[in-house]
Amino acid sequence: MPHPALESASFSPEAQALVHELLDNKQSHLFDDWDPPGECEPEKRAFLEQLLQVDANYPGGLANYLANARRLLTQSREGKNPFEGYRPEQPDAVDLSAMDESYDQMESLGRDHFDRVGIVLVAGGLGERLGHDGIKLDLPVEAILNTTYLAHYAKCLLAMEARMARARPVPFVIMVSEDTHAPTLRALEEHGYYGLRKDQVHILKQELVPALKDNDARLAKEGPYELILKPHGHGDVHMLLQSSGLAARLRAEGIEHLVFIQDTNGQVFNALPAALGVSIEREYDFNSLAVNRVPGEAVGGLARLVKDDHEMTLNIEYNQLDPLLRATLNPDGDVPGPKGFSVFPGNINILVIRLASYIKVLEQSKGIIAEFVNPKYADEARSEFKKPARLETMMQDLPKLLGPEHKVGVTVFHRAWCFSPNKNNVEEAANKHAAGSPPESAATAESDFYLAGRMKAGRAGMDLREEAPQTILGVPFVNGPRLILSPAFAMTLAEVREKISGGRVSGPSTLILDGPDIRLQDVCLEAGAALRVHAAAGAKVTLRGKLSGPPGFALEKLSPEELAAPDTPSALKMRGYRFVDEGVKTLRFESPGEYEVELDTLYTPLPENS
Ligand code: UGB
Repeated sequence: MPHPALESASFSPEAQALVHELLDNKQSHLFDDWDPPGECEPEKRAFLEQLLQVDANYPGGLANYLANARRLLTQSREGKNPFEGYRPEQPDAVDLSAMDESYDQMESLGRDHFDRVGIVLVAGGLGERLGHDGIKLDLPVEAILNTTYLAHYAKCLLAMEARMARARPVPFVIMVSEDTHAPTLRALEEHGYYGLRKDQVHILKQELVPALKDNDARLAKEGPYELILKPHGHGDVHMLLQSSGLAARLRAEGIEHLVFIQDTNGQVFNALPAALGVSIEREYDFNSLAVNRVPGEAVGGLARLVKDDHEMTLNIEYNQLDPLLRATLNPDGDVPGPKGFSVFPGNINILVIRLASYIKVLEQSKGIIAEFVNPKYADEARSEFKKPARLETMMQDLPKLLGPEHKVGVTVFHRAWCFSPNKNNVEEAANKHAAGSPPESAATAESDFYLAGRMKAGRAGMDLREEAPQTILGVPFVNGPRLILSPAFAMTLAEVREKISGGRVSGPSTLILDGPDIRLQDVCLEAGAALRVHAAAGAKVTLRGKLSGPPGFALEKLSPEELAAPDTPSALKMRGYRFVDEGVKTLRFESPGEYEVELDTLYTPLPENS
């Protein structure tokens, strides 16, 4: 007797064929609780539509997903250590954290390569840990100009283009998910693609995968007519670059490297030119950017894993690092090494991948990169799950598919220079800070954004006198000097050195420079003064002298009432403060020409007793 799911004539032939296939794959439970034929037909058809959709979204269809799931679930049930027999060693690494002459060389090499690079932004995740219900790309990286992450990234791409010998738009691939697709498109449309060309932006959408309810890879349902679907992880970006044909198209257009970035890391473009330079100089097929890792923090460790005559350089995700270290190098596990950090560099998920090698790997793997499954078992025998699991992939796992002919390396940067994401809400950030881990919150991301500005100007000989760190809602924040050097102003340290000579900025003063041809000669800002200079292309502006007031942007902490109020914007709540403009001095130069500005003459002292 046919299964009830096959009895209705109103199901399409494709749906009937898929039901057959699922029955052959031990999925009859999907249909066993159906109402009798003739009843709930619309719900049944919608359910079959959902199955057809997930079948179409996965390379090789649902049958392939189930086969992969059964294999991985068996390994997981048997408790197989994926790194069994491997010993972790230091990876091949270039350490640029000192930012010395070798940094400058790599940066210059990378800058000359801007016309052969595409940027891939993975932005499918929702800010659940952040307690924010919009997309993270719409959050401001700093609260003075309120530049959002997406706007900032677009400015960086435009600045890269402006530095090419023969300008061409930098391809910008954004991976979104069902959760982030519409709001990301809306942000782009509402802001005219932030000055980018619409055809340089490529949106790829990741789909959800079906959840699995047991070790036999039986698909999980909610009621009789709805599959439970879950995210498949940021590794989907590889599958989508393959299935869309985009990776191959970009290669054909002359792109040689893709740089993969995350959604809320305002520092990434500081390090990008030098990282590119390292990839070129070392001929790395795969280059992971890294920082000194605090033991126990939620970033993976990068290691070369060696077993007999096989080795691979990989990110060991934070939950797997401790057991691996206990089983090999150190019975105490993930603890500080002699320099106070984890002995393995921390993966910050900024990847520079050589497109020629990447395309070959994608062709062989269909872009399904090292899936894994991580069920939470309800019993010691590992026979039942606490809740449905699913297959996942992580973008940094690509080296699992590389062979001995590929070169995999790591480039270590100064942490605040390359990595300060906004991932945690203020309570979680305060807890992390108290536990000695990086808080990775809106306030620390903003604080480090200004710090990167100070690092740039400091390397050009500017004297920067920092405020002492203060703690706001348990999270540390350095309130200045706040330097916002736009990507148009400088994309490399060499450029900053060319444009800034000497000078001094102290305390909570603010300096904002936006324009390709602004030069500062011994400029001093003090007493909280704020100077904002905007110069359009062709406007050559030279600034000299001192501005010592009036106070510019004052930091104001939110009151407990404001923190609790539902209408306080979440971008402020996640900081615990706002900036109030009390008198920024703004200079705008919109027309081409040469301009000289003596700052001393701009300052009109306030009348006494005011
Ligand atoms: N993302 C997607 O685009 N799709 C998804 O399905 C999931 C995420 P998380 P995670 O840098 O601190 C990673 O959630 O996964 C995007 C590394 O694995 O913020 O906890 C999402 O939008 C880890 O080794 O990070 O941990 C975001 O842009 C370490 O490097 C990005 O993927 C850690 O990041 C990361 O997602 C870190």
